[in-house]
Amino acid sequence: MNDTPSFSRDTRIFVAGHRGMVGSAIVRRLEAGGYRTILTRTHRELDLIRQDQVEAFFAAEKPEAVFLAAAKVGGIQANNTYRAQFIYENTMIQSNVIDAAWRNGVQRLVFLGSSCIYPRDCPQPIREEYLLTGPLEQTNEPYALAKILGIKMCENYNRQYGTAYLSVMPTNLYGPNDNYDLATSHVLPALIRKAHEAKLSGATSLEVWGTGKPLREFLHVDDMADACVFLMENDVREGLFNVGAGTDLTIAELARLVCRVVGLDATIVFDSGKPDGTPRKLLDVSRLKAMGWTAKIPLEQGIRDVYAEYVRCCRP
Ligand code: GFB
Repeated sequence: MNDTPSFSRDTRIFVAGHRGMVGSAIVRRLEAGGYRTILTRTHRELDLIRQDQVEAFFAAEKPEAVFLAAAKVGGIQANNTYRAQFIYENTMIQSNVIDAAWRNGVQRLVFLGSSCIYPRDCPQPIREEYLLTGPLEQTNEPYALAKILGIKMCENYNRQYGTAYLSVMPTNLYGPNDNYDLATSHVLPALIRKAHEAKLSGATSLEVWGTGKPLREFLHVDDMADACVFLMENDVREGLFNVGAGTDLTIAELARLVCRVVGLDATIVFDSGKPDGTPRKLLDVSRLKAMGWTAKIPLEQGIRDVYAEYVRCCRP
């Protein structure tokens, strides 16, 4: 491998998963930063689960840097329902891309993981070194195991082949291009949709899954994309980096915040038949902070922006 991986405005950059919430944010951030060659492929054009297609793409296009944001993602119910698909599809996507990147001389790669990789009951806030120190949360264990494999692949390709592949672990993300399907989405888009529909229908209650007691941290996806590019621009060659806002709130507090933003006056009704999942997963972001990066978009403002976009382009 070249000794000094470069990342400049002329680097040929492949963003895997460019239509997803994270991938599209990374493309926006790269375009805003003047990066001139951003390679993308739709799922129809390139099935990342098929190793032969991935190898053919890398051999033909020769990217020099990769943001691996393609994944099968979803909220607690999706993770707990499609367990086999979450472990298989994520394992295949990331293994194919990381291996083909190395085989084709890709210098730099950023692998997107998730905060659910950490033990269910580890000390809070969660530090990167807590990885693999305890049992995982059952509702998303398949997804978490796949993501842990991706982290370890980057680490061991770096050790054996001299690549410069690093992993970023985002907290719960929200933002443009989020998934609003109530069965498979994460909590924030689900509450935005449910509150909006309750407001339109004149409903006087809002259903919230679980007890409302779990705590979650939320980061706007534009901050996430900025952190990914920040690490590449600062020539960070390896390692695991938590990316978060540094504060969390209970699901009940989030529901009240969403009602305030949407303008819904309703009673919150908790469905304790639905799982709470991990009690808390606040990330310790001091490693990235020490390098000079912090999140910029406050949660309430971020939700207001996302709700405005939701009403403008997704719903009446
Ligand atoms: O965002 P969420 O689906 O995923 O759920 P996780 C967060 C919390 O919100 C859980 C509650 O306690 C849910 O029970 N919640 C309340 C709801 N109402 C709703 C609702 O209408 N929809 C949803 N979805 N949740 C995910 C992992 O865990 O975190 C993924 O499963 C990924 O793999 C992601 O790691 C970042 O935060 O519990």
